[in-house]
Amino acid sequence: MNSKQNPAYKLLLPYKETVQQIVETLNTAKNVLIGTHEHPDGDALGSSLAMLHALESKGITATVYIPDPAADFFQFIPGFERLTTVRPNVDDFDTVILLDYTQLYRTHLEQEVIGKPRVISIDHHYDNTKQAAINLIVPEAAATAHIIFPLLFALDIAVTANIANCLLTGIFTDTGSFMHDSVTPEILQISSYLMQKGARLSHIAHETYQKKELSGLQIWGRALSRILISEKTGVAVSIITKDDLDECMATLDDLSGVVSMLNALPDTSYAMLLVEHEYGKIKGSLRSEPQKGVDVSKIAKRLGGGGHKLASGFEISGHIIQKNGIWYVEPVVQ
Ligand SMILES: [Mn+2]
Repeated sequence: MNSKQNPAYKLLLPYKETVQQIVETLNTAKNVLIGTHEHPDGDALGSSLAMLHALESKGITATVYIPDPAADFFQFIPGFERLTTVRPNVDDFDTVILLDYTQLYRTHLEQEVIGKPRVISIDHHYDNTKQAAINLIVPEAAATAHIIFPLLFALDIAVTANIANCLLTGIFTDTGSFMHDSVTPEILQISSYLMQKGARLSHIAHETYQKKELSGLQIWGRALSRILISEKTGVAVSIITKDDLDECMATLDDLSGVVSMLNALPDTSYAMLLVEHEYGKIKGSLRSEPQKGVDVSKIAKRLGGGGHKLASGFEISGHIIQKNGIWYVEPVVQ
């Protein structure tokens, strides 16, 4: 397949010059550091590991640094064992590629990469702060993996089965199993191409969504049993405390998907899940739907977070407590 037959060929046309800069940079790279965001999701991991396999196929040494450990259920992604949480010395690398991260602090490499040449950002979050030397920010893309796909053609890198499985994992998870608004005929064409190259869609679906541990089902039970719908704002909320997580022996990762389920409630305006995942640290996830007309990224931004119009998140300090049957978020007393 030449680059013009590539189903994602048009995606990068408006970014031709940036793509050219990336190609030139990577053609002279020898030792590359790949970074992504904390609590890495399927797109962060799939894009990073696809990039690792791609660079290695060109004889370039590559390392993938993730700020904190990836969820165990991602172990099926080819190259998972290559992920490292050991802080790298950025000066040891001639080039840095940062993927899917939105805001630089989420890579935990902010101080080291700002102002440095040969730092490449690739992201589909429209509010990416573009602080790298080269920024390929494509908000029209459904996933960062969706941007990497045509980029591989520009780099003249063949899509192997490993790369195909990594990229399809990114696309599959970031499109909510091909159910979000971002799924276009082109996304399905790319996915079909990736399957022809050896990506196992049913395996990816099973490993990411269908497999649930007992701890996962129990923590889902708690979250679903506590749904509250505000009459005033129409928001559907649920909360999980640190004690809930400990008692169910569950982690934050076990809760992925819950907020989308809250969002399934008809006649609500958006959904919010609050989880005190460490004492004093609350992670909020927000979801909405196009017909609901709420831009949840604005709410997330007000709380110091960010994301997409229909899927955003934030992190605040506080404790989730219950008093007389009512839930409160209490500030952390210093
Ligand atoms: Mn993504």
